[in-house]
Amino acid sequence: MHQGVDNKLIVAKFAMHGYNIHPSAVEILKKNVNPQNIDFVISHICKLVNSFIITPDDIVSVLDTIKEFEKKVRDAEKKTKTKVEEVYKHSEGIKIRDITGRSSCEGSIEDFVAYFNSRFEKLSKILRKRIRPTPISALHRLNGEQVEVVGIVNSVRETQNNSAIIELEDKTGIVNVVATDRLKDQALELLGDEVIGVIGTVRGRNIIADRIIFPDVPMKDRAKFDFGVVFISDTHFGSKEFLQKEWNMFINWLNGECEEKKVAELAEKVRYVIVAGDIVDGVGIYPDQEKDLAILDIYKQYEFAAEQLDRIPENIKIILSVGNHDAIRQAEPQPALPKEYRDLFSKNVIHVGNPAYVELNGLKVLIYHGRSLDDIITRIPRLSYDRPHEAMIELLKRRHLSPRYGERSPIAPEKEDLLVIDEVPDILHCGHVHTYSVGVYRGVILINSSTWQSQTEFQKKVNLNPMPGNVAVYYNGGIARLRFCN
Ligand code: D5M
Ligand code: FE
Ligand code: ZN
Repeated sequence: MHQGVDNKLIVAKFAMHGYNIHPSAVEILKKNVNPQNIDFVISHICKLVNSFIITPDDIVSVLDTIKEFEKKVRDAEKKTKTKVEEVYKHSEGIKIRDITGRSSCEGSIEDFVAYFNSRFEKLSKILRKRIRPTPISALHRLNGEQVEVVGIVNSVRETQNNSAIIELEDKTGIVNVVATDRLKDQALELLGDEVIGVIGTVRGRNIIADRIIFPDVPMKDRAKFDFGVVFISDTHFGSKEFLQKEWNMFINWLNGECEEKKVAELAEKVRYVIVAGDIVDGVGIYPDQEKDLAILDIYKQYEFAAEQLDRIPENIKIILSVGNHDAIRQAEPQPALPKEYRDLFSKNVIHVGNPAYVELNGLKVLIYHGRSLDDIITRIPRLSYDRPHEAMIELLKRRHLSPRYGERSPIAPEKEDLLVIDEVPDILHCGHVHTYSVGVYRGVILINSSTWQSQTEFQKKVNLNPMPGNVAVYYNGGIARLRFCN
C-alpha cells in the first residue's frame, strides 16, 4: 500500500535497536505504516516486544497501538499547521509572525526543559531530511560501524593530540565525538547548544567523525520583487550621539529631494522601511547612561522617535522592531512595544517583536536585532565586526538566531523555540553591531544595516568603530548602499 521504504532498510533499522525481524513481518509493517513515521514506529515496536526476532504476530499485536500513534502524529501536525496560520496577523498585504501576545513562559525548570525539547525537535526535523540518526543509546551495539547521529552540542574542547572532542546529547544519551584535522577546526567553531548531525564510526564509547552536518538552508533563487524596501537599524533616538543632520539627509532623500537622478528614482520605488530595533537609546541600559542622553525620559524618547518617523512619506509602511535598548523585556524573543508607546506612532507604523517574520507582498523578511552576533564574533576568530553579514551566515547554517544560550544573549524559555529559523526567508535583516555589510548566502540576502548613532564614549573604550548613516535598499533582487554620512 505505502511505497518508499525499502525492506532492507527496515531490517537495518531494527538491527540498530538490536532486533531481528522476520521478512513477512516486514511486509505487514510496510502495508500498515506511513513511511514518514517508520522511525518512530520501529522504536515504538522495539519497546513493546519481548522476543529478539520480531514475528508477524508481534506486529499484528501492536497494530492498534501503531494506528493510534499515527493518528496522534496526524493531529499534532494539523494543530501546528493551524497554529502557524493563526499567528500570521494580516494587515494590507503584510503578514507578521512574532511572539507578541503569545508569550507563555515563567522561567521555571520545566520551561527550560520544554524550550530545549522544542529546539531539538524543530532542528532535528530539519536534519532528518538529510540524515537518518541512530539513537545515542543504541551506539554501544554498533562498535566499528558507520553511524549517523543528531544531537545538541553540550561542549567542545581541544585535546593535546590535534583533535577536538564534541559532547553531543540526544534524548537517549550522551556521546563524545572526536574531530581531527579539518573537522577539528569546524568543531572549534561550534558555539554550544546548537543542534548538529554527525556521520562517523563508532569506536568504543566515542564516534570518530567523518562529517559534521549543520541544519543549514537549501539553495534557492534570490527573490525578485519590483518594489523598494529600505533597511535601517539602531536609530538610538534620544542619544546625544544621534546623527540628526545625517538623518535629515535620509528623510530628504525619501521625500524625493535628491539631485542625483538615479538615486532619486530609487526613492520613488520605496514602499516599506524596516527598522531592526534599538529605536531609542533607552534609560538605565548601562551604568551612567544619563551622561550620554539628550532626552532623559523614555516616553519622550519614543515621542521624538514617532516625530522623526512621521517625516517619512505617508505612502510608505514602516515596520518597527525592537532591540536591547527598547522599553520591553530584554530576553529574546521580545514582544513588540507596549501599547502606551505604540500609541505614540502614526498609523503607517507597524509594530513587531524581535525576531519577527514579515511577509511584504510576498517578500519574506526575517528581522532579528542581532544580539547573538556579539557572541558569535567573539567566539569565531575569522569573523569581525567589519563584516557582520558573515556572522549572520553562521545563524543560517545553524537555523537558529541565538544558538548559544545565555552569555550576552538572554533567552526566555518559551514552550516553543521561536528563535529557530523554521522558515527560510528571502532576506535576513539584523542590526545591533552598528556596522554595515551585505551579502548573499545560498540565495538568502543578508543585511546588517548599521546605526544613526556616532561612536559613544563607551564604544571608544571597547574599540568599537561604528559605520553610521548607511542604508540598504532592496529593489528587484539587488541591494543598493546609500551613505548619508561622511
Ligand atoms: O550595541 C552596540 C554594539 O556595542 C554591539 O556590538 C555590542 C556593543 N556593546 C554594547 N554593550 C557592550 C558591553 N557591555 N560590552 C561589550 N560590547 C558592548 P547596543 O545594543 O547598541 O548597545
Ligand atoms: Fe544598538
Ligand atoms: Zn543593540
